[in-house]
Parts: sequence; structure tokens; C-alpha cells
Amino acid sequence: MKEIHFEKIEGKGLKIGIVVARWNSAVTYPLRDACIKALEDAGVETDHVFVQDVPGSYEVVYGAKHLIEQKHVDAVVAIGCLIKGETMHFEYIAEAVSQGLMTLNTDTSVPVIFGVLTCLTEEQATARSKGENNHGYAWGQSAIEMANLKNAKNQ
Ligand code: RBF
Repeated sequence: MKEIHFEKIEGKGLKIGIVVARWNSAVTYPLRDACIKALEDAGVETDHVFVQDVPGSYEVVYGAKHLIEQKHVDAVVAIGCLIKGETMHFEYIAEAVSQGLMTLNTDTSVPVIFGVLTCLTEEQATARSKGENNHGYAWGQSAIEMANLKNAKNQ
């Protein structure tokens, strides 16, 4: 399994946003839940976790921006699941969302974690959102690491 290695991460006092698309919620909700678990395991207080549902992956960029501006979070995890169909929607939405999330990273001071699965089949999406290989946990850890980097002074 490919995975990210994390040093001990401390989340106490951080405010973390999670924006989650309801499209393919059988995939995105388990990703969201694993992300929340990672935040709890790292000591983020429950009332410091702000979860915002949006209809689909295309809307996660606006949802992330909303959390940054209205909840003043230290990092956001943007969760969605795009599954390739017969038309071009997959390519257009994937490109727009990845660019949109990167623009938030470069144009705001708040790190945004890319949690959008772009899969060719439902099986691929399931394999990345369930059990040991649920990517949501590492996305939560990534948010804490980046939030601490945002708040680091002279390091
Ligand atoms: N949103 C997703 O999060 N995952 C998808 O696989 C997905 N497929 C879509 C396919 C089509 C043909 C359309 C029109 C929309 C799809 N959406 C999907 C929804 C999209 O992200 C957005 O919510 C809507 O287009 C409304 O802006």
C-alpha cells in the first residue's frame, strides 16, 4: 500500500474544516468519517471541526472558500469522488476542482488538502474509501500538519 509517513502530529487548538460532496456519498461519507477520526486522534476538539456538505465535487471549491472566510479554519480538507462516465464531465470537473483548490492554496493563507478521488470505476473508489486503505485518515493528518505549518512562527 502506498501511504504517507507522519511524525507525531498535535491538533489541539486547531480549527479544521471539512467540505464533503454528497455525490457518491457511499464513498465520500466514509472518507469524511476517517478524516474526522484522524482529527480526533490528534487531539482536535470536536467543536473545532467544521463539516460542510455540498451537492457535488464541483461545489467543494466554494465550500472550502466558505469555511475559510466564515469559520476562519486553519486548514480545509475537500472531499469528493468523481467516477468516469460516458461523457466528458469527469475531465471538466476534475480539472476545474483541482485548479480551484490549488488556487485557494496559493491565494489564501489557508492550506487546502486535495481529497477528491478521480476513479475510472466504482471498485477503485470503494478500495480507496473503506477499511485499512481509507484515504480520509491521511487527509486529516495532512490537514493538521499543514495547519501547524501555517501557524508556525520563524521556523
Ligand atoms: N459530482 C461528483 O462529485 N462526482 C461525480 O461523479 C459526478 N458526476 C456528474 C456527472 C454529470 C453528467 C453531471 C452533470 C454532474 C456530475 N456531478 C458529479 C455533479 C457535479 O459535481 C455538480 O454537483 C453539478 O454539476 C452541479 O454543479
